[in-house]
Amino acid sequence: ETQIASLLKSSDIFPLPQSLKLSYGTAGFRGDASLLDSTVYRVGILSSLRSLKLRSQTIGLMITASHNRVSDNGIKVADPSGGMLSQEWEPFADQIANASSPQELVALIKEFIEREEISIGGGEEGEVWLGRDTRPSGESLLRAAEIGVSSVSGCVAVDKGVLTTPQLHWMVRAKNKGLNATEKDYFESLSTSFKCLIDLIPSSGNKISNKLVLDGANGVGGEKMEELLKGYLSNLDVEVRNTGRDGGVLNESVGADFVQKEKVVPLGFGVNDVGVRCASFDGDADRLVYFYVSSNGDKIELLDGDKILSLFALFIKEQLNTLEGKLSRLGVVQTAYANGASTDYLKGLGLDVVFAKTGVKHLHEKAAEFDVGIYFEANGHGTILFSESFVSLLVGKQKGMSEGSDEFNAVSRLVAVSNLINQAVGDAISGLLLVEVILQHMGWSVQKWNELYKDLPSRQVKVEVPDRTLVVTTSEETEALKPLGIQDAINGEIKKYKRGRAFIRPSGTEDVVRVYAEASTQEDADSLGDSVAQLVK
Ligand code: 16G
Ligand code: ZN
Repeated sequence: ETQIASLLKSSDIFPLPQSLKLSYGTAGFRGDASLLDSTVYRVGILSSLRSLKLRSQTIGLMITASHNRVSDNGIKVADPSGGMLSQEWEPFADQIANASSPQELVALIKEFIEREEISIGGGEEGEVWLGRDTRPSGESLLRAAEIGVSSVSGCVAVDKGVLTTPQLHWMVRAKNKGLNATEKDYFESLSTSFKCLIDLIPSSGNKISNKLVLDGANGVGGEKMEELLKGYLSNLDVEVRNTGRDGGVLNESVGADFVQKEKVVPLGFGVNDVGVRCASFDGDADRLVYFYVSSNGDKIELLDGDKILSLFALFIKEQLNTLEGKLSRLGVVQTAYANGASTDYLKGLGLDVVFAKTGVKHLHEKAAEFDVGIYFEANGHGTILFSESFVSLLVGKQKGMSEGSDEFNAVSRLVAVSNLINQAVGDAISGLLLVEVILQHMGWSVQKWNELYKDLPSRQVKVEVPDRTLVVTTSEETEALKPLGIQDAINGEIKKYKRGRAFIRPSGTEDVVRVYAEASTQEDADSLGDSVAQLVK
């Protein structure tokens, strides 16, 4: 009862703005920052309940709106594994976020606590770690989240300050595994395994230029990258631009989302960078793409998530092939957005390629079914998952191998990759380090890497519709089941083009239906995209 009274009191401070309809969606609640106080407060409560439910394990709460505009913000929850909040709790998140009065909110919480058999107030404890990106609204929203967390009795909020989204996920994962879990531990883990991989590069290989220029999207990623370079990896030659210190605006004509969608140079890059290896982070540094500026200085050659995935897959496969006997199942996970040429390439390597619905949580789940599962969205979000049993098998086997042998080195590389890559969630910083070391290992320039395969021309269109939920797709989003008959019409269009492929899906983050089209020429891809968009309208 005292618990209820305290909830009623605190929820009174954060009334729900009128006419706001919130949905947890693909990656948490997002919207105009000025409207989100009540939402983050309520998600704070949810996180405490989640911690109590999961026997006091630590939950993460990240305040960010990723690649969206600076005036937006958002909030998402990290489960104890460091992964996304269990989808089973999303409906509850939607319900409480939309509760129109403190009384309704409290009633929903009471009912949920009973259904989930969560006990409160009998000495149970809960802990929630909070992080935020560099958005100016972050600090006050974090305060609202803290109040939500601590309004559940026995629960404490720990403010971890400004972090990249993947850093917070990493820290939560480490904490619940009983490992050291500070930001310093994160930097040390990444830099130690990176150096280990560098030391394992065969000396006979081709040497490539170390130089990399990074577009930090004027967000938290550039700042953290500089910290890593300064404190831990001083001999890595990375120049960070768009750090946010030089007056640039977060995500505005900069960053991975911009570069990948618009396929043009971000602000701060141009004719002086022609041919140089460049990379872009998004606003909270969970997405990474590479590019280089082509000869006229305004166009880029983009190396997207699919190309990063291909590079990782090639390297991992090479190491696994060096081991005697087949010890593991290696698989890759893509979405319908993966360029068809990348899928052909990966299949050509003999890899098991599976498809998942858009959104990291869906890819992550499928990748976890393999001993080594690599997933990437074309937009640059992805990582590599190693099963614990496979890593212990490797470590065990290595004891019987002669030090310095090819097999020994391959095992050492795999173990180092499992420590370098953020296994909680896609991480632009750890992904960048892995790309850099693989390129050095292969002796490849960014141009050479780009030649793995040539992307098919593609086009994306978004269509505003009164109700996007009328579009229902198969689980892999490659075909539309509803509206009835639309898929036949789309197929009719696809047939007209060489290497034609197209699909439609309702966005999980915006009120639109998205169209993707691909064909052997840009003209054809554009025309296919437009005619499919007409069918949606
Ligand atoms: C979110 C997802 C991203 C996905 C995008 C699709 C996470 C962390 N982020 O940003 O993976 O590609 O939504 O947006 O899951 P859409 O549904 O509007 O096309
Ligand atoms: Zn992001």
